[in-house]
Amino acid sequence: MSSSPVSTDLFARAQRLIPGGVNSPVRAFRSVGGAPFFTRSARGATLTTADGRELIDFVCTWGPAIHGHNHPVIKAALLAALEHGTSFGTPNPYEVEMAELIVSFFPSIQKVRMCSSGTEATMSAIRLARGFTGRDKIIKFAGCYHGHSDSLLVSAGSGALTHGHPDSAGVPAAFARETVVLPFNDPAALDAAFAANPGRIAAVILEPYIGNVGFIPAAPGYLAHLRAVTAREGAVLIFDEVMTGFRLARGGVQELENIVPDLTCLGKIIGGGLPVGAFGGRAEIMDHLAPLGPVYQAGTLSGNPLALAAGIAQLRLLDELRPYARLDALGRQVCAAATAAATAKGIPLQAQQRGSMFSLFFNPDPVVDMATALASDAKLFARFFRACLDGGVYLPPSAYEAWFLSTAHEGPAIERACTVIDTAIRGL
Ligand code: KE4
Repeated sequence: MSSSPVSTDLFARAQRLIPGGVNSPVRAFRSVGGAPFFTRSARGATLTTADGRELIDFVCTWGPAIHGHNHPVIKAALLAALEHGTSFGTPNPYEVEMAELIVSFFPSIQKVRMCSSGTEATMSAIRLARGFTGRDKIIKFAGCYHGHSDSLLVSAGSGALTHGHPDSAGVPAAFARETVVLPFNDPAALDAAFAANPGRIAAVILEPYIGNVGFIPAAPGYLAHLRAVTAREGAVLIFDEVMTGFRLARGGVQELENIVPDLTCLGKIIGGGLPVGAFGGRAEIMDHLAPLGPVYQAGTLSGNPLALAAGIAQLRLLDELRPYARLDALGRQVCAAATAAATAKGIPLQAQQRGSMFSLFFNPDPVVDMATALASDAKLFARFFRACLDGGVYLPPSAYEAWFLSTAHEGPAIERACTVIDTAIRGL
């Protein structure tokens, strides 16, 4: 008898009606084995499964839950907004407050447009950069995942990489040809790409610290080089901070590295757990968007009052708590525990961490790009994942994802998790 009969039954029913039984591929546990559990509820650092098991969560719904799940302040804001309805299809006051908050967190953003997902944000930013420059080609980096729009599902990370399809079927070759893919952290490759495409590169888009091939920070000086080259070549520099925004610092990686991109894509945290994306940057570029300019972009639920009420509450709580040193200490604590266990066991491990984002690679060498990430032992990671899950700790179900922490992980949760991780590694 399955130890999780309710999830087992739900998954069997789901598979009959939903491709793979999931509404997003990475949830399917395909690379770590076994069947996914279903979650009934979540609070703080904990998920409660449909079978009543409590799990310490290091996925945090893939980033949004920076204050933990179901935070009372966010819940109260949502309930208050709900009193007035769910969607109006007209401008609403929350949109103005959210825009004012975003530009206060990100000085590089002079104007911002709300949408409903990170995919929409990056897809729209690419179209805007192409419309602004009149150029077609874009540069992205192997392993970066920017959502599932056609131009960006080329050598993509996250679920695409996890399931071995970094170049998705269904993307016309003509689209893929306009996307130049380079290795991350390789200035010479960037210089060569611009030399080979003079005056033809509309934009360079990247996760400034990659989360979607596992966690890989930019090498020192790399982002400054990117900024200098794109400025010189007239290409729009787009920071995809859907994961890193508000999480690694109040103003994301661009604050940590003191870089001013032309456009920034945001998501996850700004929705407080509800569907929100956003993109913004130089007014000179943003004013090319309809209804002012010729680049069309739209969305029925863009600026949705419920989603923005939750996101505003989340951002205000971030400003009140300024939890970044605490989150960094928690990330260091987990990585130190894993590293000590791996050293004792004699297993090569790279623990790569900044603040509340990190990954454990079973790899003797530092992971600096997709090629070195792929040299990690994904099978060993799968065994590690299952040992942690058996111990009551839920990791991202892929060797190619970043782990996330929240302020709710402080105290008993982090202590318990470190014990489970230590035991799991020593048992490999
Ligand atoms: P969404 O369309 O999933 O809201 O955002 C796409 C996206 C864009 N940019 C970055 C840097 C992202 O990490 C994402 C989405 N992240 C994945 C996790 N690796 C979402 C999880 C999933 O696909 O189910």
